[in-house]
Amino acid sequence: MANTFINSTFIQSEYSDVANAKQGDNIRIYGMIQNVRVTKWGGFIIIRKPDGLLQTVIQNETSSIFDENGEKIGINDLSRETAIILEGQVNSANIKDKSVKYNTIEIAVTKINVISKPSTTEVIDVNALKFSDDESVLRYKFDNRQVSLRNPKDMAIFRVSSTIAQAFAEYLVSVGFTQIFTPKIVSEGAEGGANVFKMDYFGKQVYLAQSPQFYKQIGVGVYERVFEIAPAYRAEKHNTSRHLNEFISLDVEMGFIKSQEDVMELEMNLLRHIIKTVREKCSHELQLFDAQLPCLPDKVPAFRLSEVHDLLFNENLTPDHRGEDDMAPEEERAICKYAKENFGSDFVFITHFPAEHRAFYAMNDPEDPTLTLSYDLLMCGIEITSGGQRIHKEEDYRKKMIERGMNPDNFRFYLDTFHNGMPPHGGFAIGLERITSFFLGISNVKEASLFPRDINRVAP
Ligand code: AMO
Repeated sequence: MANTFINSTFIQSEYSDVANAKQGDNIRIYGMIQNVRVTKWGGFIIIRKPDGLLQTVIQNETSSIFDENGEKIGINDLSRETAIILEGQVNSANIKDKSVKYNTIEIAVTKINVISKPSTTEVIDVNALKFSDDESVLRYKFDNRQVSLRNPKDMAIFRVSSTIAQAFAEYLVSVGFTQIFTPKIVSEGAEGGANVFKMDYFGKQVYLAQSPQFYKQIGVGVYERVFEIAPAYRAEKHNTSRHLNEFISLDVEMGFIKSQEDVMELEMNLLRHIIKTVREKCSHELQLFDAQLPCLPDKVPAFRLSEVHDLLFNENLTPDHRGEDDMAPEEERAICKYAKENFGSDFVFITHFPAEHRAFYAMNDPEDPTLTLSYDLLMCGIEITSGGQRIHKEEDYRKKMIERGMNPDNFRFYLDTFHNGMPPHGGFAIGLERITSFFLGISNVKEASLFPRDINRVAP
């Protein structure tokens, strides 16, 4: 007969927390071997734990090692990527190797039991993987992503993105937001443009969601303040260092705003909390990348798009882009440099983009309806956020859709939301891979995607 109740003591008694280990403690550790270094008297075994690497020391005379069958073996018989249980005593240490997280302790091993070995003796040496923009280096890493993620720097990247996502949720929940989960198979793209993936859905054409835009606005009608952390899909045909075909979008939408500045203010407070949390929780990860977190002063500069074109041209910082309906990449870099030099800010807002260049849901500026109450937030020369105030009246949506040649009937459920009443509202979305890579000074956003999707890659 099957067991009636589960019988696990793993979490309660077997999982020992290295983070709380003190000198002199006897400790038992489960972990994978990251590296083995053999010496005359024994050697060092580096263990991979959830939060980083730990050094352990083998003394041939006092440490016993047993294989899966309980046979005694030597340190020479241990290889990388072997799962072990290790027992020993915590000693103080001063470890110089930056990749080792626990640099003030090491474990003097009394016993190791091998639990499971890899099926090859030639496992990929993840410790040797380089960080480089070189295409062939990236290809090798991404082709072997399932294993290359075990590299200490790659592990660090995703601890940082996890911390960013947690801090994002934590802050928003603390100010009354509800987390929602919205569909990614949708009947219409929310952002317009051609970069939408089509797919067959039982004979009907549907799309992968470019963003949760419609659904987060619907969420405002229900909960007033909502957020989502979820994948978004863009059929970007170009292979650049800042675009992915699937990225994680940190989305926010809030009701009862008075202007888009309320949304911008919320985003600044949110980013302050995120930066503070990453500084507190990820010092090891930041050190591994020699990374400096961005400066976010109390007052972040904000320029209208037309002002930026004028300013950069008049100051001789870029060629003439006046009259253009978006920022040129060289302008994005130049205005960020200008904001840093003049306002001590690594962030800069650009507002009032022309209506015809923004998604249809952006509210037009009542003072100049050719412009929208929408913004981009730039950091380190690249956009990390778009946001703004949205239209909240059904008739304004219908008018704008018809002007743009869109068929309102295709957006019935969305329009029905406004038909049934909505408060003034606005929101924004931050690309998780972009913000993570900027925090760590990584130049290719794909490195901050666990399993990147680009025009050439859908596996692993
Ligand atoms: P937008 O299209 O500007 O706005 O996207 C918001 C943010 O998502 C990130 N991002 C990307 N990251 C990697 N690869 C891509 N292909 C990619 N595309 C976008 C960027 C960008 O700033 N609905 C609006 C947001 C809103 O107004 O609330 C939207 O999706 O960091």
